[in-house]
Amino acid sequence: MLPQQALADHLRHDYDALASSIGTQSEADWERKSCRACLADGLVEILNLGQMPPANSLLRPQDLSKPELRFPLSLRLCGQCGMVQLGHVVPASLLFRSYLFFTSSSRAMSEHFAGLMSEASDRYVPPGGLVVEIGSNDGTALASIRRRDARVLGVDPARNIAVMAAARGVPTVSEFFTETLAREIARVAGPASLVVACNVLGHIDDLDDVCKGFKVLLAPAGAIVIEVPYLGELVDHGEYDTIYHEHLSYFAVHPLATLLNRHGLRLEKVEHFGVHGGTMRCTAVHGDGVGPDVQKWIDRESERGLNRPQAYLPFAAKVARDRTALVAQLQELKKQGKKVLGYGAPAKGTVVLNYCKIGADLLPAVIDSTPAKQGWHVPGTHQPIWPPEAMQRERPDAILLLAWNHADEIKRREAAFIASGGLIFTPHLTEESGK
Ligand code: DWN
Repeated sequence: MLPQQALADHLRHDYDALASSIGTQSEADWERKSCRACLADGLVEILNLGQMPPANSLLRPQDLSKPELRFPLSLRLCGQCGMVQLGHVVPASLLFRSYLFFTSSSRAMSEHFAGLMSEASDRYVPPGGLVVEIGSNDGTALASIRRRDARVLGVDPARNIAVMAAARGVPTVSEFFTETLAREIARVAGPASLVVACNVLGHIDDLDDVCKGFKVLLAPAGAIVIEVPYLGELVDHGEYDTIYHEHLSYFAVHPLATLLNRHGLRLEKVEHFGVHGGTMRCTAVHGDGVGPDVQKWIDRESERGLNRPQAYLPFAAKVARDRTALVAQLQELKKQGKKVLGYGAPAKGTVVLNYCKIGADLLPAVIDSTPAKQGWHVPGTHQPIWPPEAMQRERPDAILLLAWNHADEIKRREAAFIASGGLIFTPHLTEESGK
């Protein structure tokens, strides 16, 4: 496996150059006023997390004294189709050209995506068929397709990670997926029997261009499998830390169906999975409308009123309660003389620490198993990121589980810490909203 750190360092200079040019722009330059799914105007703000640094723009020690980019983090609702989305668009080239999230960093997620690929390729990919994954990252999911009679192609703009995918034998185009690229893939490699897009559709500003790409790339009897976090659970569990600039859209079923139908794609099936705080796996095919089971999701969303601002008032209130409770918890532990470390340096962690203004006085460092993140610092609050071995050196009394969606895997890894009486808590401390 190629050394993650060296490649990320090498490409960092592009980030700095881009950041200095973007830094001269104003908030008005980044604001989007029309809905990404139905194009209607009149988005309404339902939560404001303030000025936030890009969640994965980790800092090297030499960057700590430099000014940092921050962008408005305003969550808005389309009253027309119910799509929840960010009000401001940070340039994708700043966020995704050099990337520090690796699918392989989680065994559980690697297994989750292997299951998706196995089931979907058996169902939709004939001998010699082509599987294209959008946002293929380090090739973990595509590499799990063991069939020798299926062709695979990854598409991912992160040059530092695309090199790793190629090194493990997954051919990868290091570009953003667009209609133009889709036409080129179809011309050169033929139509795709299966197109997979996991945790990527929400990252894309021009959803019309991507859906046009799906339409021209997909074989007549093929399928598109899209996985995205489910808005209903983000709201139910107050998962405000999954809101950051990489995630432009927060999908419910109805707005996704609206978008797909506008491009001649039928939303045939929706399945729920518990990963990443609650995820929906959507299967689309050429056609129109939605499958019968999908309509039940839409009816439930309509009963909840997810397309009305008042449905988000309990969510916003829980977010404020969680912030107050988390800071109080950390202050109490400090008063008791307890040592607390963060665990995981996920994008979510950047949001929690910056929104709650948790500095090194309350949380001196965070632990993360990703080699490319170790030695770097959390954006905005600057905690150093240490390898898991630091647990033995530092011997914390408690850990704040910033990567709470990996709790099982992390608790297994840190069984000795738990057995010795170590405390584990998450940023979401207050009761479930609306229950
Ligand atoms: O949508 C996205 C999701 C799917 O992944 C991307 N925009 C970015 C990324 O979000 P994230 O950074 O919040 O993802 P994770 O998977 O929650 O990040 C977990 C972090 O925790 C990683 O940096 C790895 C680390 N980790 C660890 O230190 N020990 C993870 C496990 C399982 C562990 O045992």
